Amino acid sequence: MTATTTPDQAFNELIDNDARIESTDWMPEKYRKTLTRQISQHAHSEIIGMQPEANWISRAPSLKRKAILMAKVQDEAGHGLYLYSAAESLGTDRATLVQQLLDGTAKYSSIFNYPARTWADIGAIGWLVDGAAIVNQVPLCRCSYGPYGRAMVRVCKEESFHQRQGWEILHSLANGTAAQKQMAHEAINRFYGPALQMFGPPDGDSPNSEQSMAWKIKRFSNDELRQRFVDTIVPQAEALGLSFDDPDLVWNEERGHYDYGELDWDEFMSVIKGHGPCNTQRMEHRRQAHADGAWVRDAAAAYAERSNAVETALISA
Ligand code: FAQ
Repeated sequence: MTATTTPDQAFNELIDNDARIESTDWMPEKYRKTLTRQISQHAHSEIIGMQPEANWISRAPSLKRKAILMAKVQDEAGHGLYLYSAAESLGTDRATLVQQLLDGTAKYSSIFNYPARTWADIGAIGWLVDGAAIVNQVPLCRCSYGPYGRAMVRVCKEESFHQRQGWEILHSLANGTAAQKQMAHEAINRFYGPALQMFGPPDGDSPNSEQSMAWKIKRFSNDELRQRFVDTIVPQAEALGLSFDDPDLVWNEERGHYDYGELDWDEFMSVIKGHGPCNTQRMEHRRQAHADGAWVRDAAAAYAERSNAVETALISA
């Protein structure tokens, strides 16, 4: 950067050189807004995403399974908190971001509006939902915005453990009784379409992708990542001895990828507009949990105020 470099040029130079933008750097308002939207929606997804699995903690089939599931759900809470911190570094405070979720003006991932009906669904969530999250988030470790990219490194390591615990649940079921294997088969097929939709709408209907890729927030398009995910899960399903009921899911020699059937994009749009099977339940639960936690936030604020007052008194003494 020379004395005559404008902030705009300096920003573009950092992007072109694959360097990081930090919270103190100048950035275009639209870059800030795009990141605040994506990171806060990602944080909301982690927080709402605790609900389908938390619902099974008390019904986990053994103490060991219960302990593992509790740890996983706690990890998701932790991811939400890192991500709110990363979003706050862009200038909007957490209370405002959380309010946008509670008001219904901010989105969260469509996948969490589907119920976890059986224990096998917990396996399917771990294997497919966390698996899709990994495929989406590994490239985000190289996101041009430093605080988001760095948060993603730890998040991805933990998601990797989550994915394996889901796989292991399904492996046990798939090698159990015929009824258990059937339960696993139904679970992975319930989550197959919604998991593929986690990557967002098809590229032609993705208004944010082009600019986000130019800014190196996103490194691959929605369809590219979806394809990568499909190519990963088919051999994994085979290794489990399970299969997907999609008749169009076949290896395409010419493309070097699996083809797959058209997803139900009307259903996707309906879910992200609030009309999925569990949207109302998820939001009611979150609003209640937020109200129940008010005393904790008040106590933490009072404690921080008192600690600051004591510190100020000590400094001036
Ligand atoms: N659900 O133009 P695009 C997890 C919205 S975390 C709902 O393609 P973009 C861990 C999108 O916001 C899962 N809305 O948007 C876990 C936009 O609306 P807006 C969350 C969706 O941002 C596991 C509009 O559609 N992960 O699973 C969805 O370039 C188990 C147009 O779309 C992340 O958030 C959707 N699936 O690409 C936790 C990863 N897709 O905002 C608990 C970070 C799109 O303009 C248990 N986010 N929309 O009104 C991303 O990578 C991107 O934001 C995409 C969407 C790829 C999700």
